[in-house]
Amino acid sequence: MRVYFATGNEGKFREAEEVLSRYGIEVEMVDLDYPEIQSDSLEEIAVWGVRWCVERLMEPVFVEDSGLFVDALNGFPGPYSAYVFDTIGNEGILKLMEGVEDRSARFLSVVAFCEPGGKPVTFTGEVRGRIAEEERGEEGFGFDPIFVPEGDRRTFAEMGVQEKCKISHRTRALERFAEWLVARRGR
Ligand code: ITT
Repeated sequence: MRVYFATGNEGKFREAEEVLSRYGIEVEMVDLDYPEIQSDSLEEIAVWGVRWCVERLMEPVFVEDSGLFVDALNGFPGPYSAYVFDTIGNEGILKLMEGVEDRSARFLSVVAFCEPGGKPVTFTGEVRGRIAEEERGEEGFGFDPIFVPEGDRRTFAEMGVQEKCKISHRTRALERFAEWLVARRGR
């Protein structure tokens, strides 16, 4: 079974390959540079994006939209994570968190899949954790150097992709997606 993953982020793609290969699903990266609407809902952004992609590609395709939600910042940057990362980056988030005691945060991931002529279906995943006091680690991408998942002391960037993929928000969403695909194939 083969599906396309529309993304411009190679880090995301590596993680998707890692998870989906366990289910015998082959994934191909396609960088369609699809437009991302502004919305408070990751799900709405992903559904809109996958509709745009499937119309152009005419193949089964999924997109994944994710965000970092910091409790003390009332969920910021959330759906605006990509923009915030590109503008103020990890340093900017650490600055906003200076002197803040409650460092709890979570990553959310929404996978939206669609086939030509079909309706989009979505799958979500979450991982809770905290914002580190400083950037640590070289692996991964994005906010990985400042995010410490629950039950660990290391940031995601201090783990390899395989270890991150045991617990990440993206893995959880992708596993639900893969289980759905596999069950459907069996019917
Ligand atoms: P797409 O082409 O797939 O849209 P993107 O990097 O723009 O790739 P998003 O729109 O989903 O991804 O933006 C999410 C932002 O949050 C982006 O800056 C990512 O670097 C960051 N992010 C998402 N998942 C992450 C993870 O697992 N670890 C660290 N940062 C993450």
